[in-house]
Amino acid sequence: MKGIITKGIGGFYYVKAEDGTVYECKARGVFRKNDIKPTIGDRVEISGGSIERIYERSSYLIRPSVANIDNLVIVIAAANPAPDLLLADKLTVAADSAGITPVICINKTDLAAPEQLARIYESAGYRVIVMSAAEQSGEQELKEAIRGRVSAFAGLSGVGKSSILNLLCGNVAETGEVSRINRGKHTTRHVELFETEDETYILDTPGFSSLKITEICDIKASELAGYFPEFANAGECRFKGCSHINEPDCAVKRLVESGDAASSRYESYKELYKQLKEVKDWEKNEKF
Ligand SMILES: Nc1nc2c(ncn2[C@@H]2O[C@H](COP(=O)(O)OP(=O)(O)OP(=O)(O)O)[C@@H](O)[C@H]2O)c(=O)[nH]1
Ligand SMILES: [Mg+2]
Ligand SMILES: [Zn+2]
Repeated sequence: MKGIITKGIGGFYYVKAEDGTVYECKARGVFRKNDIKPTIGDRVEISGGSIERIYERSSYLIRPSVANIDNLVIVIAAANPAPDLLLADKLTVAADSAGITPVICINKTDLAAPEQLARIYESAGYRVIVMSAAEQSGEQELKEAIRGRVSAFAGLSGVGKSSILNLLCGNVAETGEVSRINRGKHTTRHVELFETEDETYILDTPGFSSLKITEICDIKASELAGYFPEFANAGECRFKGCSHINEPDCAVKRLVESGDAASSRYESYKELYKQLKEVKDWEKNEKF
């Protein structure tokens, strides 16, 4: 029977099968030998309480470790906690480079106006959803964006990922006060795939903030600009292979100066470029 892994706890995998039942399964030893670890989101073949086969993955994200995700819903709070745009931009790059479509979800619009944030990501070419889980507004559009697909929620602790999940799936996840987050506590501690309606799956994740881009995606610094879709409108830089950092006569810098690309996005680009450069140099040194 075919199914999808929704949860993994203590060596057991929970597989929601075609017949609608959730089966507790063990993985066959053969996967361990081949260095394949069954992962949430994997489409599998099960038989007699054991996972017999893992189907080829359409996408794979390292952190959170999840397979076959179609959308990464990047949740940003309009306020409380304050938006962390570097994190959001890091996640758009990680998603895109893993073959996953980023969706920007601005939550807590009851606390602050979302227009400026929305403009940054709309002009970058992403789908933006503006909502308030507390006031139950805007979630219909989110529902439409994720219908029939597998989506993971990501974003800072306290932005409301679990609250949104509860709104869409009926109360399934624990939520927590933002105040406890300042003490480094996350309300959501494990990863689980929930089905909202037929074939629509949502995965809640614990909030994270301090991830380096190199921990969540494997791209070269020279490839980074390709993951900022708005830079494609910039035209030609004077130098071939321009890094868009210090070179003169750079089309990307002109685009940012003219206001056609958001300066916050360009700031993120520079920081992520630096992080990617650092690791590559370090790796180079290791080899000699
Ligand atoms: N004002 C307001 N508060 C919200 C909204 N959505 C969620 N909250 C509150 O924000 C707090 C944190 O929400 P959670 O859903 O637990 O946040 P989370 O992103 O799942 O956090 P972690 O699990 O720690 O990553 C809770 O007190 C929620 O009630 C909203 O739209 N407006
Ligand atoms: Mg949560
Ligand atoms: Zn340039």
